[in-house]
Amino acid sequence: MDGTGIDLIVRERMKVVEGDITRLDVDAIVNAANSSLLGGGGVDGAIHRAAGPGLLAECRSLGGCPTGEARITGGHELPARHVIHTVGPIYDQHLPVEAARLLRSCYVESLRLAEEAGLETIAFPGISTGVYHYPKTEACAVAASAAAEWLAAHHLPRVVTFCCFSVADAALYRARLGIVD
Ligand code: AR6
Repeated sequence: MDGTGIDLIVRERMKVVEGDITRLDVDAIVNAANSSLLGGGGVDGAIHRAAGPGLLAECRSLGGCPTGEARITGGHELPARHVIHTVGPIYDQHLPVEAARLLRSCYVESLRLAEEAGLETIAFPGISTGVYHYPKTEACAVAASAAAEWLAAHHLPRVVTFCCFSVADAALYRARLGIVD
């Protein structure tokens, strides 16, 4: 344990990368979707564009997903084998404590689906931190603590990657996780 409050063995199972999540060769990438699961802008749009029309067809069969829950599909034309779709809270529609509970649930439910599917590697974008306006520092703290708690108690997924879309976002995660490079 160090100043981050995260066990060192757990921290070795967490990675921070900068770039486009659709390019990652992992068992699952997580999509910051909306409750229709039928696509949208931001990372959702990028994932559907890169995965091709088969992903939308599979999503249509799921019948949507409530906020804080997650659903799993194939990766279709993506390098990732699966997509885990989760619906983050729209920050302004909740009290901060409820938004944090729902955001945490997105991470935990995604990790649970990955474990159930026997997946070893998973990558998350900053769920709710775009169009849904969750403050980035607070969202990073929720993401890091949810993942650390999960990893401390479970063997799978073996590695959790936080895929950051900007240098500033990656710096936030590295600081939170105590990663120096
Ligand atoms: N790779 C990694 N991260 C990305 C990428 C990418 N290709 N593109 C954007 N981000 P957002 P939300 C980051 O708005 O706030 C959609 O329309 C971005 O910088 O995609 O959960 C859905 O259909 C930000 O940090 O998702 C929903 O309607 C983070 O991904 C709604 O937006 C999330 O930004 C969901 O809003």
